[in-house]
Amino acid sequence: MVAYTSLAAAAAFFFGLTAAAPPTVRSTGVVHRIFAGSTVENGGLHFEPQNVVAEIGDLIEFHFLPKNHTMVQSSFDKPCEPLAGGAGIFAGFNFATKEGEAPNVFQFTVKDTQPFWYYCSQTAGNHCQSGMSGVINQNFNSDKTLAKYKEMAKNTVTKQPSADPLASQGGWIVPNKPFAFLAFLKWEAVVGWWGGGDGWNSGDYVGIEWSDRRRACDFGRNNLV
Ligand SMILES: [Cu+2]
Repeated sequence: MVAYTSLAAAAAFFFGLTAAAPPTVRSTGVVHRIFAGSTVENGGLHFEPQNVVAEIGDLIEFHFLPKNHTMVQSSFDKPCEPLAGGAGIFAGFNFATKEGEAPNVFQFTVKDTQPFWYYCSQTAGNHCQSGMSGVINQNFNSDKTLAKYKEMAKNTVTKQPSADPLASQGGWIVPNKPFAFLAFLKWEAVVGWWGGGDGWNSGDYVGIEWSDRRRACDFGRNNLV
């Protein structure tokens, strides 16, 4: 019986390991670019778009505009606090810029369709309390809305995900390719949201990635609050 018990324990151990292995997520090739900061919205304390619908395997890519913004995953119930358990995704304060976009971006892959709540943990100017937060895959049948998150955030104290302000987790810091932003500008022209759709002829559409066309389709949903 001792041998059987040992075997069972060994089996449980190995199956446990198997179950704990991260699932393989196949890339869809779709990129959702989210800008931390804004030239017009909420005095710059804004993620744009702040409400994104993404599928498993999509890439989320944060671009950082002036000031020293970051992105920290949280729960809905505790705005401006890192996700409990220490496994949340965060970008660190690696993207300060005085003008234009920071030279690097922060990327991570969407691994499930659970709502992903996040905030900017910059305390100089209380970014999170001022409304600098967002969500990926909000449940639109729930009353857990981004508007409610922002409302609750007003009465919180921002917490950092790490004692080291430069530490990041759960994603990659990679160079910000200028072409990516040019594609974004063209896409804005296509949907006529930013800069207007006029003044662009059909030749401007050539070369836009399929992912950007797909983003255009998602545009309506991505801007819900
Ligand atoms: Cu910020």
